[in-house]
Amino acid sequence: MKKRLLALLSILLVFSVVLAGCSEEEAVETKSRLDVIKERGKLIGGVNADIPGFGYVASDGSYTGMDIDITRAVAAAVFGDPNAVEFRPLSAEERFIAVQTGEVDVLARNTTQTLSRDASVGLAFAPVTFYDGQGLMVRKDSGIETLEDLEGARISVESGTTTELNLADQMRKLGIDYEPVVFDSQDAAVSAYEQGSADAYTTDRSALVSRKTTLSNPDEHFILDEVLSKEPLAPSVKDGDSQWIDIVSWTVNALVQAEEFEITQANVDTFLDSEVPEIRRFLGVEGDMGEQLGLPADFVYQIIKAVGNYGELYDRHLGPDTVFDLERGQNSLWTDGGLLYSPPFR
Ligand SMILES: N[C@@H](CCC(=O)N[C@@H](CS)C(=O)NCC(=O)O)C(=O)O
Repeated sequence: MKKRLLALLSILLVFSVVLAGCSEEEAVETKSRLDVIKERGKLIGGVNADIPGFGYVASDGSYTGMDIDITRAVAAAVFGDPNAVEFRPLSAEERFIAVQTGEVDVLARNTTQTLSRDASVGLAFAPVTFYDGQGLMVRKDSGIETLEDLEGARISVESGTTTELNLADQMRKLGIDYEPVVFDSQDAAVSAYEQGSADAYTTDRSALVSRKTTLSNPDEHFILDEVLSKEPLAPSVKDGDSQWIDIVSWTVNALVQAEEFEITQANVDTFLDSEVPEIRRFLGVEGDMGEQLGLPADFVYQIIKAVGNYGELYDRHLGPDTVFDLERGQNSLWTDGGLLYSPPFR
């Protein structure tokens, strides 16, 4: 009898050790990205440091641009503090590894959403924050005006980008022979073009507009009218944590929805006693939108208070008062003929 009891006890012991082992592993595996970020006390954002208007680091180390403010908006949603963020400058080649390994929590770095990045690279994309397309810059005195004029031309392009792939596709489609000159950094690609070892430089049109302003004689260059591709630029996170991609996605939606409601950084407080049910829910005055995401009830209020709505972000970094003076075009609200549209906060 005693023996039997002992045997039973030891089986139970083994079983409980196995169970404990399992649940410990599970606990590590199931630690959400939100918990990791909260414990760390700040968000880590992968960004570009070289594209003024989108992601740029000044000589004093401060970061500015659309992608920077989008990252700050995520920090505001989580911590109520847009400065609770550390930026990691990443090259085109480095960016995906940084997301996969968890070195960065979010990537907001002029990155195009594509099927393979979604399915094979292991990213999950938030809604598009900038609808872009690939373009080409040439010297005005080159006589090049269309893609056909690029027959035999040397075109500088950056590796690890959709740019490299689209260029090859489009030129093959049109039967144009060209010589790709491939670099692993934008600075190298641009300076090869500027110094004349390439006849054209190709990348997203937004980046062309931005980099053109940094050339020694911007007026000597122009951007061809032709657009080679669709480049929907969107923030992304590591796939597999649905709460975290929801948080980043609804942060982007909040920026757009705030513009749809005409709620701005300056007037957001006046909306706190709005009687409109959608606005009360949106700002967390009533309902449980924040709680459903694991965020404070007022996360949307914090986002708008910190960075403003999408239109304000756009104006601040790319609008008429900036050197870029970039038309909003497709990046207007759907109500103004653009593609930006927020699903309902309900
Ligand atoms: N949107 C394209 C291109 C993104 C990209 O990385 N572009 C280059 C050229 S503008 C860049 O940002 N280079 C900066 C760097 O590597 O430091 C993509 O996602 O592949």
